[in-house]
Amino acid sequence: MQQDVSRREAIGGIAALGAAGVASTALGTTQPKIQTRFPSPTALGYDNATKTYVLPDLPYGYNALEPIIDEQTMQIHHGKHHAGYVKGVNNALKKLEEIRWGGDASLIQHWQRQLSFHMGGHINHTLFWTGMQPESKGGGGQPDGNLLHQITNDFGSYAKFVTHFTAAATKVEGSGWGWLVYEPASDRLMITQMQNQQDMMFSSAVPLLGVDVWEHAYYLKYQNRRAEYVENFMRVVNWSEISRRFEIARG
Ligand code: MN3
Repeated sequence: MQQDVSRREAIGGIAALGAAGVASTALGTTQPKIQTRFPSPTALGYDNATKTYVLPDLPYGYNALEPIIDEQTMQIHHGKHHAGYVKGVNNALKKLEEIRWGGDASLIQHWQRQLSFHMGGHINHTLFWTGMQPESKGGGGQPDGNLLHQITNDFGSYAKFVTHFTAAATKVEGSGWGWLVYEPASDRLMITQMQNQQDMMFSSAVPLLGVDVWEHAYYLKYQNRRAEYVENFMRVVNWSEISRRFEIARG
């Protein structure tokens, strides 16, 4: 499964480069800047022909993150919860299209809320799965290079970042996420608490690393011990992927 996803990502990357090349020629500019969007349309399972999303495969098996995250939790979380958000996105988009073609405009707010919630869920989970890596494949440890430098600059040290990030995630009120985000306007990293799939985030924030603290993400194994789950989550962070996102985000 991992190979298949990598191959599809690679194809998406080539297509993106091709598009960038054409644009730069038309504008008469020099060497195009190489960028890969994240999550890419391919990673999100976006089909431009039907303008709908399909649930992307995980980049590893359901049991790959054991013992940090158990197989049953992964199965339900990906196969039921994430699948539900994908379905919700497609449904909201369909309803909004129907409204544009003469449907009941008084339902706009309802379906925009649904779109916000489900699209948030879809993007968050896509970033979540790919932001983790089994310990045996290099998950955990610490970031290095530019990302470590920026973390040290913005939070004081990597240890201080971990303290802040894990506390923020653990103390999310109700269901939500802890995020490390890049804020481009002031060129710095920040930590946010997201409620549900979208609330308490701010417009310019580029999500880099997120931990899902909805009970469905940990309750089977950790019950009410959210802090222990978040602490263990740090052992499967895919720092090379988070660094890649950081480099793309800051351009
Ligand atoms: Mn979830």
